[in-house]
Parts: sequence; structure tokens; C-alpha cells
Amino acid sequence: MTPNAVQKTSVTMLGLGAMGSALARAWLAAGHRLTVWNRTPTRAAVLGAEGARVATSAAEAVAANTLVVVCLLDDTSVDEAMAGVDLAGRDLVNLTTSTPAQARARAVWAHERGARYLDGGIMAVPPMIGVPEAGGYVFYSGSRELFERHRETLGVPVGTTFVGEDPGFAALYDVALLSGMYGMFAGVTHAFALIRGEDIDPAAFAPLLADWLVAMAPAVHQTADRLRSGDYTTNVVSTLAMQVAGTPTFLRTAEQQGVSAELLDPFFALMGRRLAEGAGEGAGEEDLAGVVDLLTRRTPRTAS
Ligand code: FVH
Repeated sequence: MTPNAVQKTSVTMLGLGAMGSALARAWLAAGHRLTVWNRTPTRAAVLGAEGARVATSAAEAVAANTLVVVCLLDDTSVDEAMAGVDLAGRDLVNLTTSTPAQARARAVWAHERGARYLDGGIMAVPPMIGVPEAGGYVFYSGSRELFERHRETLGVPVGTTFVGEDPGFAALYDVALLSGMYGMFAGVTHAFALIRGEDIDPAAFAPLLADWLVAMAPAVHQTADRLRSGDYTTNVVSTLAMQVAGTPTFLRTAEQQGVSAELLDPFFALMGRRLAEGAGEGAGEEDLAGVVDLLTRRTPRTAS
């Protein structure tokens, strides 16, 4: 270290699966001192050969550094790995995918053990870690002070986005974005199934589908505006009535192509229900934003 160089924060990493190993490598590459632990020691040994200090127990790893990052399979594995570990005075950052309720309970659990707590939801896959141009990031929520203290270190492997002091918010944002992704994957799956039996090259079809999905993406912002204002009918381009009238065409096409409609059915059923239940209140003139109310059984929120 040169005389004026600032010592980089030392990090403890618990969990060296695909994601934990990628995170660990990014900190090592950036010159952070790293202590690692993994339930199966062979995975830790690999990181040891790359410069990490290998702890023989989770307790030993946690004792090594104030900043402790956890990336395990699920919430149950966090319980199992951390059983009996002294967390007093630690800054615990949990990147394990969990539900909002699990994250909130984990924050209470950490505070009861004398630790500060930050929860994270990773919006990246392992190859995106350590590659800034890949655009990955982690949602963080919980202690803002803790986030600010470790912002620079946490931002080494992948970008950071703080979404609030409620420790459940990172998990909620994570699951909400991934749920949107699964809706898109469902549509993509159905689209490829429709063309599969024909003399159509999937590789030639793919750019058409991808471009169409990108062209439709602004609908996300339009839906947000409608949910904020409570106005579901002004400037609607494609009315719910028109879209429901079109659904038999989609279902018949699926049948003619020998494709199961089970990915389309649930959403079409909700669209039809919204139209039927709100018929006297102008639901036919809405777009799809009203389906959100149907799912949540809430009346629209007005902006304040
Ligand atoms: N990989 C991905 O694409 C996604 C991207 C978005 C975020 N997820 C979440 O990240 C968490 C870890 O995922 P991962 O990809 O590292 O998962 P695995 O490669 O399967 O590694 C799992 C690690 O968890 C350890 N582990 C499992 N159970 C226990 C336990 N009872 N006690 C202690 N450790 C446990 C496992 O250890 P071992 O099997 O090597 O002994 C791995 O270290 C996850 O929440 C994703 O949802 C990844």
C-alpha cells in the first residue's frame, strides 16, 4: 500500500454458490481483503487459491470482519448457516433471495443479535457480476446509514439502488421485477410454440418478437400513470372491450396450431372478468390497468 492509499474495506462472504463466488471474485479483483466460508469446503478452497482467506466455520468468517455479506440458497439456509454465530457489532448484508416478510423478520433477528442489517435483492445473473456495462444491480433496503457506510464496497461487484428503510422493500422490488419477467417469458414461450410446427426459422422470428416487446415496454409507464391518477379511461388506445373481443382469435389460433392455451387462459379470464364486473362503470373503455385492481381488490389510489 502506498503511504496515502486508503485501506479498502475487508469483506466476509458467506456462501460460494454461482452468485456468491462471482461476488467474491469481484471483491478480490478490486483488491479487497476477503474472508470466505462455504458449507461445502471445496468451493471455498477454489477462492482460497485465488487469494481469499478461507474460514473453517461461519462463526470464524463472521468474526474476521465487520462487513459480512451472505448469499445462500434461501432463507432456511441462512438460519442453518448462522445458527449460534455471534453477530454482535457486525454489519450484515443479506443478498439471499427471500420474501418481504422473511427479510423483515431477518432484520429483527439481526438486531436482536446486535447486528446492523441491510437486505438485498440481486437484479443480475452471475456473468453480469464485475461487468459494469452489463447493467446489473442490487436493490438494497433497511438501514440507510449502513447502506451509505458501505455503498462504495457494495458497488464493486455490481450497481446499487437503495429503495427504502423498510427491510422488506428490496425483496418486494426484486420479486415484482422478476414476476414481470416471468410474464414476459410466458408470452415468449407461447409465441415460439405457435410458430414451431411451421416452416419458420425461430432465429428469424426472434428479432421480430424482441423488437415488438421493446416497442410495448412503454405500457409499463402508462400503467403507472393510470394507477397514480386513478384515471383508467383517458387517451386509451386499445380498449379492454376491444382486447376481450379479440381473445377468441388468440385461443382459436392456438388450437389450430396445436398449442395449449394454458399460458394465455388466466390473463384472458381476468380481462374478461374486469370487463364483466365493471361493465356499467365504463370498464370497456379502460385499458389493462383495471386488472391490477381486480388482482388486489383495491380501489384506485389518487396522487397526493
Ligand atoms: N444464480 C442466479 O442466476 C440468481 C441471480 C439472482 C439472485 N439469485 C439468488 O442468489 C442466491 C444464491 O444463488 P446461487 O446462484 O449462488 O445458488 P447456488 O449456486 O445454488 O448456491 C447456493 C449456496 O447456498 C449454500 N447453501 C444451501 N443450503 C445451505 C445450508 N443449509 N447451509 C449452508 N449453506 C447452504 C450452498 O452451499 P453448498 O451447497 O456449496 O454447500 C451454496 O453456497 C439465491 O438466494 C438465489 O435466489 C441467484
